[in-house]
Amino acid sequence: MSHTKELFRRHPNNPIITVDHLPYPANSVFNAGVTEFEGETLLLMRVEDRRGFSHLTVARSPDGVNNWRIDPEPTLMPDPVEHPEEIWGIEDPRITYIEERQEWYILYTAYSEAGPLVSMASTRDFKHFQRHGAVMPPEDKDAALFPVRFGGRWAMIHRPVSTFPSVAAHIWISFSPDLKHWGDHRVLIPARKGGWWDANKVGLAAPPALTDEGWLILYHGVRTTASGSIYRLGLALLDRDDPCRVIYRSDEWVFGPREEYELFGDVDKVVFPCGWVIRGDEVRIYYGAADTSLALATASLSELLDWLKHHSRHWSSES
Ligand code: BMA
Repeated sequence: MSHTKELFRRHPNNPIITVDHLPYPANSVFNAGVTEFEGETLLLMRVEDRRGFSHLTVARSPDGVNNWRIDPEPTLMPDPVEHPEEIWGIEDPRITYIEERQEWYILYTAYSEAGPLVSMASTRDFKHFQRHGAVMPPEDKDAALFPVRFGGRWAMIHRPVSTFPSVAAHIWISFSPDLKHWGDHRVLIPARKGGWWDANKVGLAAPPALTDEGWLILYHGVRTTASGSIYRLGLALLDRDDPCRVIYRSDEWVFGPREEYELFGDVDKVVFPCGWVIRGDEVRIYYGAADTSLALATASLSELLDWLKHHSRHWSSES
């Protein structure tokens, strides 16, 4: 049964940031990492230039809705000299604040000649960035770190793609003693099959968020149709102490393209968040709309968790 009430409410100012807001010419601004920095909402936005290559630019706002101040120049450019894997740009950052290190860690897609891969950078001020290089070989993307360790090990969610065409693209989890060497890889959230909205291809959207019930996961599912792909969002919940255990996974999508700015753009029918801000009961997702602009939608955390519990009938933690 479908829910009658929409759980996410779109902001009336949507799209909140478009290419016209940028202080320099570009093609599009979309898929942004999100964090809170010095009391403001900070977006690390993917900007695609007019060659087709992406870089990252910071936007800050006191209330997360209005008065965005955008860096006058690109904040983080690809560095193909030191990092040849960034030759065709850097995309889709996900930001995790790691309290233990007092630093923000950013996992992003580096577009290499061998395909997209996962790269890592860290920063304390969103002005200076330390690059840690490629952490997963191609093809792999849609990655984020957990902010804490599990049994002494760091954990990362990511989405490798098999070279076997018949194998679906699943969400995986991997562990590391030092944020450099990764192993103990396993499938976390498999793409479903057949007619499901999230059949064949899924990927993490925002970084995992700790709630009283466990780690809340927002992920995208891709439906392939005769007129192209549809990118929609679903929810899952992971055990607080053992993030390999998926407690719930929504049967239905929770948010999908509906408004004109989501339906039509460089890539039609895409909603693509790379981050969220959860403060008290309010959840704000900042999402790329149709690979063209940035939009905002809000929800209630307790309503999302409640909905997830009641819409996970086809999922059991034993499966
Ligand atoms: C995915 C990523 C995203 C993009 C989406 C829709 O594979 O490349 O950056 O928003 O496709 O085009």
